[in-house]
Amino acid sequence: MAGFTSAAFDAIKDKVLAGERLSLDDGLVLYDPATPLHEVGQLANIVRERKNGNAAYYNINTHLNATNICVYRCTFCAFRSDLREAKGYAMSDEQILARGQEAIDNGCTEMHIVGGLHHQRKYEWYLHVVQTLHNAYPDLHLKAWTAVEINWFEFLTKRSIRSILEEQMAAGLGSMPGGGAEIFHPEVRSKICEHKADARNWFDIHRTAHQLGLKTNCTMLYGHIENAFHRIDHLIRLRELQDETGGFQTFIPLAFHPENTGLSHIKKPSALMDLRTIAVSRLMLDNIAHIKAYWIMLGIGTAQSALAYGADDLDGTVRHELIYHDAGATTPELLTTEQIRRLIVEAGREPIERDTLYRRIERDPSNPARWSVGEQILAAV
Ligand code: V47
Ligand code: SF4
Repeated sequence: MAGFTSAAFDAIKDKVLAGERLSLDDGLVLYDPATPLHEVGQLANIVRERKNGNAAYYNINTHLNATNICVYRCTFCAFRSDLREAKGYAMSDEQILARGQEAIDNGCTEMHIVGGLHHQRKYEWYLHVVQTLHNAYPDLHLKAWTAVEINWFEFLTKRSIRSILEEQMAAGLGSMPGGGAEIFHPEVRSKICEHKADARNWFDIHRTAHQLGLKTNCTMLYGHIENAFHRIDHLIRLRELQDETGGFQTFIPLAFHPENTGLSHIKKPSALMDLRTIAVSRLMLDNIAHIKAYWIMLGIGTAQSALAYGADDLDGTVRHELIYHDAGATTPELLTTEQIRRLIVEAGREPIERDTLYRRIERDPSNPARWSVGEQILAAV
């Protein structure tokens, strides 16, 4: 396996400065603990500033997990519940609509909707969630369903990805989040989420979404049983689809949180590993505009530092996050706009509020819950 030598690192530096693409071996050198983290970070910061200048983006958003009941049992998941467990729930229309109203009252531009694959709910219920929210709150962007959920809808309906996505878009789906990617390599995937959508399913769904004009995000769950090779392989697979379609907006590395999971014996990744993963992602994914430091999962201090290690986005102010808090995250429930902006300014960056599709958001100073969409933000990719 390729490892650190100063000659190997100098060659990577030359490639990055010349805007050339890094190889699998380059990625392995960058992940080698002997390669000084601050140098990897500095290099990633050059790319970050080339693409996004001094900007650091955020949005005002909320989450909706309409059910936590799930037919699968991914070993890393603390959120899921069985049908008969006390913690299991499925929200009513009234509860879902109340979340929409709360989002509007708080000036949210986005609702991030994902959840379990309920044993007894039909596809029509999931469609109805999107339809109900979109009809009641048409300005709220619905970023909904991971590829794993779309794959489940294929199983339930025996219909094509395309026809499901077209129907969801007609109902109000605005974009798709990047979850469910975990680690694509079968050596790992078969051990942590054996039965759910595999890499081919995940990519077919995102490819089809991009062909239909739907923007999506992508993720990688790291810090469990995978190694550096599996991570770099994962990033290269994402880079290849992006070459083909250009439909990914943001990459979000997701640090494993072990509490209450089937992998609770594993220690959660250190802040140094988090920063290295942000930096390596920025360097490998030369064709993806944004790298998100999801503060809920990283913790606030690491997320701020990540803005100098390749990240240019902090996700949002967030409300009602469950997936990480069920797995032991100790971050606050939400941040106010003032707090998230202050974090960014403190890190020496310029805070810019965006919507889900990376357009500037203008707020009415006399009533900040009112907003309008401004110009498209263009990263230099
Ligand atoms: O797919 C589940 C991960 C994902 C754990 O697209 C865990 O903007 C760590 O995808 N420890 C869902 N990770 C979250 C997600 C996401 C988050 C923020 C923004 C966006 C976006 C997407 O969370 C799952 C899985 O990979 N996950 N359990 C855990 N214990
Ligand atoms: Fe179900 Fe998603 Fe949890 Fe896997 S990660 S058990 S699919 S809720």
